[in-house]
Amino acid sequence: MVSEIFDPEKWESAGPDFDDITYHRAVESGTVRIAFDRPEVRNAFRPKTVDELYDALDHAKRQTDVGCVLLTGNGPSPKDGGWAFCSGGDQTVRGEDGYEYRGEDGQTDQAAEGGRLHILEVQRLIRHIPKPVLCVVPGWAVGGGHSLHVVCDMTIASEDHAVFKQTDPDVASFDGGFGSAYLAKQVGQKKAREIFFLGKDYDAEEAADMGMVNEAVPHEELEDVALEWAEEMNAKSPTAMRMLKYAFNATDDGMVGQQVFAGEATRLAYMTDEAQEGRDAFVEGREPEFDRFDWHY
Ligand code: S0N
Repeated sequence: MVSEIFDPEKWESAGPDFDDITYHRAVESGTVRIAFDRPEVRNAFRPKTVDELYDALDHAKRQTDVGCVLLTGNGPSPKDGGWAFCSGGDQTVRGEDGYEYRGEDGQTDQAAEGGRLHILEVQRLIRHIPKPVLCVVPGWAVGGGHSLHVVCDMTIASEDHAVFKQTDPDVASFDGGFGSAYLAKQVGQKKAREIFFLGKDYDAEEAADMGMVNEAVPHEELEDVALEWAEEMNAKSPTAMRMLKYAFNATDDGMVGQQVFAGEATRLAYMTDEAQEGRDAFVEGREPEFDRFDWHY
């Protein structure tokens, strides 16, 4: 079973097989669903999980017929029936050497060697993937899992089981990037500090009221609503959607935001006759005839 609220008739394998996540594509649709699949530990991520998540997102990015990406967590836990999107970094494999993670046998996990906080690479990929990423929260979104929801373009959450909570200061592993600073842009400085400094639980309605969740949805309808929203977005202009995503990101992403947005502008400009004249002139060894083109106003 993938998840109790997952309808297998609506989905097929999206390609690569993974151990710690599942990766599906909606039948005859451009929507993909990437899900944490460690429900027995509230979908905590270990280095292998992070690598798989990155690979699945990168695969989705490269599929030109894929639009919206759903990021969610499978469940419930076979142990106690608890639901989770993600409870952050797996604390049982966190090594003694700071950011180095060790596997159950005590050996350094190859995937995390060098002390990389590679969940941050996943955050950046979510941020820069030229498609909307909708976070679908069926239960706990905690620690690094909370940060992942923050960085997604939109979030919908189970009104019955979703709980948002920041425990980073409890386990001395803190997200000083998007997870905190971007959260403050969403909910305001005072509320963001409350979330981190007090570590309170917030349900989906409260999270929606404070602006970090788009909609609280009945649990049984969560996956259907996610798919509906995804299909809605897939029907839009792909170019408009990616330009809008990068425009929304730009002011908060500084020079990188400008670079990403500008890269798209250059890509669009390459498609004009004007850009092709520049290329042709160079290839043909002549001066470009840009006087053929208007200075638009
Ligand atoms: C999620 C919580 C609140 C759920 O409580 P609940 O429902 O009472 O369930 P439990 O009985 O506590 O849990 C069920 C089983 O799941 C295991 N488990 C839960 N979470 C984790 C986890 N994160 N790691 C390992 N195991 C986990 C429980 O142990 C239990 O197992 P059994 O059944 O065997 O007893 C509650 O579980 C909770 O508070 N969990 C811990 C949440 C937490 O502190 N997460 C880490 C927070 N920090 C980060 O995520 C790091 C941030 C990050 O990723 C990052 C960001 C920027 C830069 C670097 C990093 C980085 O990678 O470090």
